Amino acid sequence: MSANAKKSTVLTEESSIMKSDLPPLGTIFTLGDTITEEQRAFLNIWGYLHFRGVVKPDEVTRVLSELVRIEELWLSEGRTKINGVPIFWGRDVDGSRFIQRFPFTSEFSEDIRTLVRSERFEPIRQMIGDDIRVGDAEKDGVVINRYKNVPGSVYPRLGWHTDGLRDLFYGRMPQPMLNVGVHFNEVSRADGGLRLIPGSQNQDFWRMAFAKPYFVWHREDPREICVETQPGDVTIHDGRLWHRVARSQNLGNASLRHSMYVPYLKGPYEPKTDWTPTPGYHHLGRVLRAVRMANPRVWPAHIRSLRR
Ligand SMILES: O=C(O)CCC(=O)C(=O)O
Ligand SMILES: [Fe+2]
Repeated sequence: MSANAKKSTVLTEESSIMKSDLPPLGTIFTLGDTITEEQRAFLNIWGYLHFRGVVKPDEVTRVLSELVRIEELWLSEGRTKINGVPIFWGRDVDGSRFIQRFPFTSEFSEDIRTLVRSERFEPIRQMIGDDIRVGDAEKDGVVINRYKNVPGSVYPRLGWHTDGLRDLFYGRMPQPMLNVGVHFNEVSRADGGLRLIPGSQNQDFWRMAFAKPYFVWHREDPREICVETQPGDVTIHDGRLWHRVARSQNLGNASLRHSMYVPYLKGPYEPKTDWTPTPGYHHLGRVLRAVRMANPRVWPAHIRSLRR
């Protein structure tokens, strides 16, 4: 069977398991050596899966400390982009610069590179297709998001979107894909975090493109569910699924949330380098972040006084 046939099977196959036989929405599964039929059916119907504790506590600690090291490195080098993809720089409570989105992390950390290649992810990679590779230097690489709710944050939340539509910026129709996320913090509803509309992957292109205004729409949806995580949890979601990241109701360090997204890819190898032009949607994002940072209301009081 070709890799293509296999992928579309996962995403569209009529399962013998009926919706009514599935465990309830919000179920948190355990990742074993294979994806069970029940898990496949859940993913087909609801467009996502949530696994508890796939990444171990010492690995969680390791990745977070690697992030601090990478941040110091990029700060000392004055980096604004990696392979054409902007680093999101925000301001912490004390006014110091801090990174809120790290692209291509596995190119800068052996620990991260090893983790995303771990055997335990093999059942997930299998589901995506045969001969799956980690896109260390493709798309935005292994991305780590760092959300924080402070006045100078450029990334306290993320508006409604599907991930698949980014393909349009690469001049092609959205391709079937599964997004694999690792969660590093304990996040309950009040801590903000991932919200998704179960089943919204089953829509035509029109609804995928226009059901909500991309990235600028943050309003709660009556159909949305909240993905509450423990450090080390893994989620998989369909590239056509509508989702957002809600703002934490806490402030400062209590609002910190990290998520990592791993591009498990097949098809033509499309590596990026420092000479690769910035994708269109990142230009758009940069404008939005600049507007946010230029708005004096987002600056902490003592910084506002320095800017006057
Ligand atoms: O932080 C998350 O869990 C989601 C991030 C996301 O949706 C994205 O970067 O496209
Ligand atoms: Fe997303």
